[in-house]
Amino acid sequence: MLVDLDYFFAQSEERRNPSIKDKPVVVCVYSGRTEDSGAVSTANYVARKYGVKSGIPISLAKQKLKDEDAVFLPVDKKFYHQISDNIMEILRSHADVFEQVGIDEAYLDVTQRTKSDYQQAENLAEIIRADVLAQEQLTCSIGIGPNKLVAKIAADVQKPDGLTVVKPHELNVFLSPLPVRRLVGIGKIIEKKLEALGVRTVGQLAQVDVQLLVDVFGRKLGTYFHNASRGIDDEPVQERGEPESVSRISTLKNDTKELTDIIDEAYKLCDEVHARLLKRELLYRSVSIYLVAGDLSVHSRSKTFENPTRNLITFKETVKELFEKLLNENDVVARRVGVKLSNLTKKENQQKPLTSFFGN
Ligand code: TTP
Ligand code: MG
Repeated sequence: MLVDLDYFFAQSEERRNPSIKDKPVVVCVYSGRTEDSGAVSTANYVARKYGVKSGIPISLAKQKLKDEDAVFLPVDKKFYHQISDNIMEILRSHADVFEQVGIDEAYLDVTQRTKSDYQQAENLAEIIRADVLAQEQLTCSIGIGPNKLVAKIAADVQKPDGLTVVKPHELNVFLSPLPVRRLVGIGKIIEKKLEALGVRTVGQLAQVDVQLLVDVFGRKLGTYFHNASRGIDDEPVQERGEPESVSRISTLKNDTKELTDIIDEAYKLCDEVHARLLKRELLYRSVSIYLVAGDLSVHSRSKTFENPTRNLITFKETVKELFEKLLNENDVVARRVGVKLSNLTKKENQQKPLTSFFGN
């Protein structure tokens, strides 16, 4: 099954302050440039009725809701992470194998504990929903299917607070009428290309000759579309290992060429990234910096050390050194800056790199 929390950031805000529940609630990432610049992170379903959704400019959301008593709030990631961590522990306790895929989403392989019985899986899903609601006061949507692909689509079709079960013999009836957009990996561009081939629904996609799909989209995507349209997927649910890197990037209040301004902001990011490193009991070997310039060109520099460390001073000194180098070599105005730690290893097991990805 796939469990996805409903309008997660906005619902978390409603939990904190139930008096806003019936109003449009819009959670925003303010860039800090002007009062309303930035983008909508997510919105509750009241706000969605007015066309407010993830990714649109805050100013546009305000316009859409100008006649409503709407609530606009800044993202509070720390708060959402706490709730997410608690809920993920609940979900994990109900799974044979558990795979968290985002802050508000996880796959649960429940094949063993339900003995492959869909009725038992449905009962379990109801228990999970009740558990999450009782312990964390949040609703979620759950999709159950023979594989990850189908479970994910099923979770999406009856949001919010939905439970959708798709048994193997129902695959065809369930998938055929859906727009191709429902398949993971099909965005606007591919949707357009498929439309040009006369394909709008998953059922129509299933009718297209696989060779044609391969010719148009390449072998990997073409075969994926061919299989996905038939509900075929054999990706296992897999516990995720440690992250390959921890990073943070942020937009500066004002574009600047000044090293001191850039470093001030970068050091704040270093503190946050370093706190996450410690929390996960990791060591790093590589430090990277990013700079997005006023013309949106992206610049980066990295340094890799011989031995793993978790030293914050070393991290900051390296960040400073790399920014100095970058600014010396490029005449750029910084708009966004970021820092990253990679080549991570677990503290107690320093020999084992978590990634075979070197030199970055
Ligand atoms: P989603 O699960 O995609 O969205 P959602 O939980 O808000 O709504 P739904 O009921 O449809 O599941 O994303 C989870 C959180 O991730 C969301 O609450 C906010 C954040 N997010 C962004 O910050 N930007 C984005 O563009 C998206 C899609 C999500
Ligand atoms: Mg969600």
